[in-house]
Order: sequence, then structure tokens, then C-alpha cells
Amino acid sequence: MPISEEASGKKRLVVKKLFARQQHEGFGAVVRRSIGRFELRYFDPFLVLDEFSVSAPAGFPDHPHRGFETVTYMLEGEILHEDCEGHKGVIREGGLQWMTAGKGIVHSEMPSSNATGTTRNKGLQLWINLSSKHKLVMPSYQEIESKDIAEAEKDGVRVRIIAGEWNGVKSKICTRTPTMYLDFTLTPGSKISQHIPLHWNAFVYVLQGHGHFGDSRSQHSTAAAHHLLILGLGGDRLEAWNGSDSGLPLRFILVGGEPIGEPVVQFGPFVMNTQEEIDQTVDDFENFTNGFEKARHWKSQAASDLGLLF
Ligand code: FJE
Ligand code: FE
Repeated sequence: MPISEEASGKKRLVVKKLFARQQHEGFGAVVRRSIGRFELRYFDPFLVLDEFSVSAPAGFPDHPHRGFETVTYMLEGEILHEDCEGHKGVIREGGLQWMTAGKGIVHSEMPSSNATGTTRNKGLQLWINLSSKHKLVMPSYQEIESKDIAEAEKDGVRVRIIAGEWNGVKSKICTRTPTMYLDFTLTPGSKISQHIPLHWNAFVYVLQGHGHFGDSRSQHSTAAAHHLLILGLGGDRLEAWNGSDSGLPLRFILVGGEPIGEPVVQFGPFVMNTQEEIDQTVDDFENFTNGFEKARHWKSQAASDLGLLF
């Protein structure tokens, strides 16, 4: 029997559990970083997972990216996005922006002007690495409003399909690095058994409630909000259930990706394969070359309004 068949039906177990504490990032913003912190530098192909919370005037003013994708999924409130190419828009509650930074983008991500100082703007931002052949592609966006995100519901399980598919329902997001991204809400007593490709790295991040993850007949872990669970390899599905007697729903994201398997050299928002490529990137950013041309005379409206100097 081929190995893939032998392993099929095996459950993935939680091999690492991590609580994401709050830390400061950007301009007065607070993030709970799980992937990307010192203990978990890189989980191929994932570079960063931040659960962010910003209230005006805090945010993430003008900054660059090169060599990867950022996926911003709003949970509450909204974020105004502006870039040096003239692309601008608001990511509203429940909405998604899948940005391929590729060869380079300079942008600002700030609470929108109708979000007042008391409004909390919360979401998840995931950084997905690109393989060497995609690192310098032209920047592009895939944006989906909440009402257009594919959803499915069955037996107490509600799924919002950010990337990939569930029960035959497909997301329209095209992933350069093969990725699945599902947002599950389970009523008390309900469970899932979700397929994950055998060789993909995968994790769960809990947003609400209390969940059980692993093997219902033997080993499993429990986790509440703000916990990241790294799933071990050697299985092709995740079993998770809401065993809560508090009556609360369980909400979590399940994300998986095909490992790229290339060297990673990261300098802040630049992620390349070699130190030489990073040196070149810093040079390009400072001299407004090779993709950063439009950043020379650009400043976001948000930063101008705040009188921020860059
Ligand atoms: C960044 C520091 C930063 N997490 N979550 C350094 F804060 C950022 C950055 C973000 C970010 C933006 C949003 Cl909307 C949500 C985030 C970090 O912008 F890119 C670097 N280099
Ligand atoms: Fe950014």
C-alpha cells in the first residue's frame, strides 16, 4: 500500500500550544503575535500571524513590503488601506484583503475616518511567504466584502471559506503559495473532521470559546481564545469539537499551507532568500528603484492628516 494511503484517515495532533500575549507594533497599535515571534520564527510558509486591535489615531502608517503576501481579515470595525500605486479602499467587518506585495509595495493601514477613537478595529493579519519564483511578481490585490465570502453550514458548524474549499464550496481567492484558510464556528456539542493535505503545515488559532483539538478517543488538547495550536504532520485531517457546557460557540481559524522549503532571510517587512537580496531590497527602498519608484513622492492621506513625518 502506498504511504499516502496508509496514512490517510490519520488524525493530526497538537504538537505545540502558544498563548499570544499583547505587544506594541506600528504606531500605537496592539497585536497578539503568535507566528513570527522569537519562539516561532517561521512556520513554512507562514511568517507572521497577528491578531490586531487598533483605535484611531493608532494604526500602521506608511511602510513597505517585499517578497510575500499579507492577508487581512477583519473581525470587527474597519481599516482604510492606501498604497503608493494609488490603490485605496476600506476593509470592512468580515471582509478580506489578500495582498501580494511581490516586488514591492508601500502602504498604510489605518482605522478609517468613520471609525472614531472609541471604535475598536480588530482583525487577523497573516503573512504568507512566496517561493523564489514569485517573490518579485507585480503587486496585486484580491478583495472580498463580507457578503461575498463563501459560507456553508451543516450540523451546527458554520464555515467561512477564506481560501480553499469546504464540502464542495470554494473560495474565489487564488493562492500563489497553496493555502487553505477556514473560519469555523461550532455550536456546543458539534464537531468537525476536516481534511488537510498530508504534507502541509497547519495551525489553529482560537478566537472565541473553548475547543478540543486532536483525537477524541485518545490524545487531545484544549484551548481558549488567543491560543495558537501547531498541528503535527503525519495525518490528513483535524478533529475538533466544542465540548463546552457553558453554551458558548467555539470560533477558530484553521490555516494550512504547502511548505516552500527555501532559505528565508527576513529584515522586517522584506523577506527574501539570501542576504544579498535583502541588501538589494534595502537599496531599492532607499533609492526608490526596482518597484519602489512611486514611493518617492508618496505619503498616505492618513499619515498627512496625522502630521506624521517619514
Ligand atoms: C509591519 C511592524 C508592523 N501586524 N497587523 C513592522 F506593525 C507592521 C505592520 C503590521 C500590521 C498591519 C495590520 Cl493592518 C495588521 C499587522 C503588523 O504593518 F509591516 C512591520 N514591518
Ligand atoms: Fe502592511
